[in-house]
Amino acid sequence: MTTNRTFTMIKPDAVKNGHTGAILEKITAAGFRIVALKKTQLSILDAEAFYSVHNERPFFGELVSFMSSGPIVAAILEKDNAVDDFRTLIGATNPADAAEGTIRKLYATSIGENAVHGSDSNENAAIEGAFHFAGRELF
Ligand code: 3AN
Repeated sequence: MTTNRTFTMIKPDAVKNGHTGAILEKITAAGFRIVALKKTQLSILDAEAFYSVHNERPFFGELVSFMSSGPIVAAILEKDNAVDDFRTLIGATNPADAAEGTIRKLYATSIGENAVHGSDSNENAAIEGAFHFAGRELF
């Protein structure tokens, strides 16, 4: 099944460093429509649940601690080919490897604190969007 939606979070590093507006501008300039948007903060339990797929990875504790350390901005985005096009827009997981002009190249500081999340599949986009938003919050 294909879908034209993806899910993103502007992570605590980028929110704290004042990049929320610039990142949202890049997202909309790239042709994504904002379906849902909120500023919120994950609890440790929320972050453990959201990233449970990574719970065997050595960086899991660090990831959960960082993602619950401050406010984030969560959004559901709509565009043709949303998942793949958004992964291209944000760039490689490690900002040192991210292409010029990508969000992570511009705003991320390290592989752990990498400014933005982008869903890696249509299935995860649906799961992650539903984790953060009720149906009545989608427009
Ligand atoms: P992506 O976010 O590009 O899909 P994943 O799914 O491999 O990357 O990793 C999920 C998140 O885990 C990353 N966004 C990053 O914040 C964190 N992460 C990945 N690899 C590392 C690492 N080696 N050290 C610390 N954090 C990492």
